[in-house]
Amino acid sequence: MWDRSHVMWAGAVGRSQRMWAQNRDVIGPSDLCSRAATASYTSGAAIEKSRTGNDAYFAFIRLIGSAASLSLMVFQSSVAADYTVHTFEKIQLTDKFWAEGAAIGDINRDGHSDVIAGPYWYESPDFKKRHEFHSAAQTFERRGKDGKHQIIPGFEGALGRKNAYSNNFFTFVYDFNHDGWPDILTIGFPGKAATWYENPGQKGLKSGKHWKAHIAFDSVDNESPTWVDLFGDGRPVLLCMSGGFVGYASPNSDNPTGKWKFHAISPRGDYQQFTHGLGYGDVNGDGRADILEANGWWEQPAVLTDDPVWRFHRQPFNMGGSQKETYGGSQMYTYDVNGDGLPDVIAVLAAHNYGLVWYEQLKDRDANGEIQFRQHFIINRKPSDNKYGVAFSEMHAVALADIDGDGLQDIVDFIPYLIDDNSGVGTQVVVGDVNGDGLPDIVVSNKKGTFLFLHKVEKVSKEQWDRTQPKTKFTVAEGGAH
Ligand SMILES: [Ca+2]
Ligand SMILES: [Ca+2]
Ligand SMILES: [Ca+2]
Ligand SMILES: [Ca+2]
Repeated sequence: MWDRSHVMWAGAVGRSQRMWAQNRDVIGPSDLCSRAATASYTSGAAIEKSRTGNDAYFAFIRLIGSAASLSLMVFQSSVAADYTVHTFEKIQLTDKFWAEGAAIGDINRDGHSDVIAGPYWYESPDFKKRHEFHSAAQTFERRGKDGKHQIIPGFEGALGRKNAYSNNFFTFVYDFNHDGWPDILTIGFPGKAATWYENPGQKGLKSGKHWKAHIAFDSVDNESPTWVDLFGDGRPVLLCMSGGFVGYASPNSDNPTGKWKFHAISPRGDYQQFTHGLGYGDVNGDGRADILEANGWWEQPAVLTDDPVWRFHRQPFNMGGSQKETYGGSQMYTYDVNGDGLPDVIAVLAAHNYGLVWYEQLKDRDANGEIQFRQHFIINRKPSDNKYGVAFSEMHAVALADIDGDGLQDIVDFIPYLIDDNSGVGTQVVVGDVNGDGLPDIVVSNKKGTFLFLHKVEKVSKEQWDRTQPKTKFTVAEGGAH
């Protein structure tokens, strides 16, 4: 894997303030996600916008040591006299809506990474051949141009009149039964089950039969659950919320097809299926990963026997203010953004609003010995809040990866690079080397289909590089405008 020195984020841009006013009128704190998204997509105007691609950008932000460059579709880095241009070749694997997330893994073990989204895995290296590993029976009806009804495969998304949700919000690859063949974990709509599909191995893959499904866990709450090696012991767990608790579900290695056990790390709280904001990272630098949520962080204790409650440290990683605005964002991370040796926190303030921020961990603790943070905006509400004139909303998926492999430098500027303006993301952005050239590629799946972005690097002349130099559009005070 790469150093995690870049934040990838995604969201909607170009949606009118009027639409937002409508959304905000109907949303309530307990069902923010479903209502907000429904409201924003049931308008003809919103659909039209999504068709023209104006509301489905995704991009990444580069952390760098000196002023660099911004351009559309490409980014550049300059090290001494070496001018390099990075681009992403967009490969649309399908225009049908099957899933809000995708994954990378070598399903047939031929040495080439394949892409998995919804009920299909797409075979590397050309991804033209796709294999259905569980039922792809879902369809919706629409009226064609000739007025006749048409049956369209998949869930109703960009090809339909209204946007629905899929039943597959996240996908992860892992060999759950330890037979050497990578299996596929899918997480459904928030609050629904996590299911893993057993890779049938060489013969079974040839047969084309559906894979055996194992329900791992019945109720995965929170909108950014993740499959992660939380304890650094090579035995990943599903970080999520469930039944009103923050915690994780772990497979039983002696009985891999059995149900997973949920380990609560919090007391029962106001956590439910649509709770936003979840992540992990070692906040206090004791070598143990802590759990991040919208209202603070949970400190992992030294001993986990009998599932103790982890110590909670209150810290609003959210917009603050009214009840409507405290609901949190999407994936959350720790990373030493400013290179001072203290882990900082990167988060989206509100998944259906604005604000990509980093929280600088301060050297001085407060009177109670608690870690203190200072909030810095990377991207805020208005284009003028960012010196490159970029504003995003709906950052419902954020990933952290070293895209250009330069490692992190010790002082930070944030440069947004647009990867694509007509694909967007769902709830998961996945970075990994799909074609084995050492460069991190990107996969996403959403209402517009499933997309692979193959990363290319080209050496260019200084003149070529200069042509796409960034235009600084605004002067922004430290910390960004509010
Ligand atoms: Ca393969
Ligand atoms: Ca397996
Ligand atoms: Ca820790
Ligand atoms: Ca730091």
